[in-house]
Amino acid sequence: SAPHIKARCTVYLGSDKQRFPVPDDKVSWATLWPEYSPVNYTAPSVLKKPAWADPDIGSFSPRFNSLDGSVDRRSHEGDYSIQDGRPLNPRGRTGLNGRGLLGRWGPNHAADPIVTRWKQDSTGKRVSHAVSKRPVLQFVSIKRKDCGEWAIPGGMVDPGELVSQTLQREFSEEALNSFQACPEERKKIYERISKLFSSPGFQVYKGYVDDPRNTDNSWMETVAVNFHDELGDSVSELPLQAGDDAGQVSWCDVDSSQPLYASHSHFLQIVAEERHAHW
Ligand code: RP5
Ligand code: MG
Ligand code: MG
Repeated sequence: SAPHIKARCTVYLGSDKQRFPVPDDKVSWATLWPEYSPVNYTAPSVLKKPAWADPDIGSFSPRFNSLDGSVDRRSHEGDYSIQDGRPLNPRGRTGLNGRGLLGRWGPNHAADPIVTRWKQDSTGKRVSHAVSKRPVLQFVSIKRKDCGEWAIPGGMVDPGELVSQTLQREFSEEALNSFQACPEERKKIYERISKLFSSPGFQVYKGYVDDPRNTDNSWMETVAVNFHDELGDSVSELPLQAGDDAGQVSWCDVDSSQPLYASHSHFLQIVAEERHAHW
């Protein structure tokens, strides 16, 4: 796999901490590098001990590489190593240790719902791309409040939660604003989307995410699943409304030139190829 890039971005998200610069040829832990001196940072929001975060190492020794009560500390990438009581990022150095903005030591599990439809013109005809001649897919995208980047409306898997539940819940919260809806509205949203989300979907990706929040000891992993509205008559009709950590929500064309958060562009490329769509 290619060396992570966003996990080495200079300024750490939401802080003024600068990562120790890690060149491509020094990313791997297998490369000896005695001069390596990463910056230590765990965000104040994590040190405050919210329910979603682990305590600091020392006072606490979790069962790494196992299902630890209801917290899944196993990695989709296989067993990870532990050094001085801390898990090591399976993709190598990031220039920063501690947990940064992430709550868990080791893998932080997320799920990414990729909801797609075919782009149509005003008469309902499918739109093909002028250059590739392939039909254009659209996906529901949100603009993240934390960094301003466009992204898939994904989120963290709660302890004990099934990935299938996280996919539907995060989509409802971030793209349909189910949080703010009154009970009747929420029920309507639930009924309209549970059909789409009860289909198996196409599993696009499962594993490490090159997320800007990753550190040497904490990192994002995800299961990305594509739910496709082939006829444009199910979820396409839903009124999108940004909620929770989303500032905006919109149907966006699936296209290689659209910059997206973390490794999300890579996931959309897989969807486009699978559906023989423009990329
Ligand atoms: C990314 O962070 C995942 O791919 C997922 O989209 C997201 C989950 O984190 P939050 O949206 O909950 O911050 O690595
Ligand atoms: Mg969320
Ligand atoms: Mg989210």
